[in-house]
Amino acid sequence: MQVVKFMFQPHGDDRGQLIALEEMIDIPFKIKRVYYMYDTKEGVVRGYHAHKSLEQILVCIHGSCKVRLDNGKEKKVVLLEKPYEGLYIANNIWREMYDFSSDAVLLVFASELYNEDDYIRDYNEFLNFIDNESRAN
Ligand code: T46
Repeated sequence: MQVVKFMFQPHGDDRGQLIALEEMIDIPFKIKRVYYMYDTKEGVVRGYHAHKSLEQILVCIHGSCKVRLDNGKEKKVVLLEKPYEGLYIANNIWREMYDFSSDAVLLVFASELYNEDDYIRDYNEFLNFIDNESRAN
């Protein structure tokens, strides 16, 4: 499984850094939703699901966290700790976010509005889903 990370261009000057993200340019889809998580308690693992069609870019704009990606065959762990780094997560990838530092702010750009029907929250259901998808293609 290939981990896709985007390095965003900081516009730095004497005052500090600024990053601007535009849809279809820096973010490879039209941004329909932005959300972020913060104040995540120690030891918490979030996620435990995949999406049928949603694509996302995760940016840990403050602090750090890890993301476990699983395509049903292979697992990869990605450390997010740079505000100029974005992790792309395609559809059909199981994700778990953990090891949040107490100051972590995880910002997410999503290609779709919130839709609970797009979630697969059961791991065996996820494996069946991707199996069926690969047979259909
Ligand atoms: C994902 C990972 C990276 C909403 O009402 N609207 C929203 O847009 C979102 C994302 C969540 N919610 C509600 C639904 C739940 O009651 O906020 C609550 C927490 O959501 P959830 O348990 O799904 O959060 P995570 O951290 O497990 O997963 C989230 C996203 O839901 C998911 O799409 O890929 O972050």
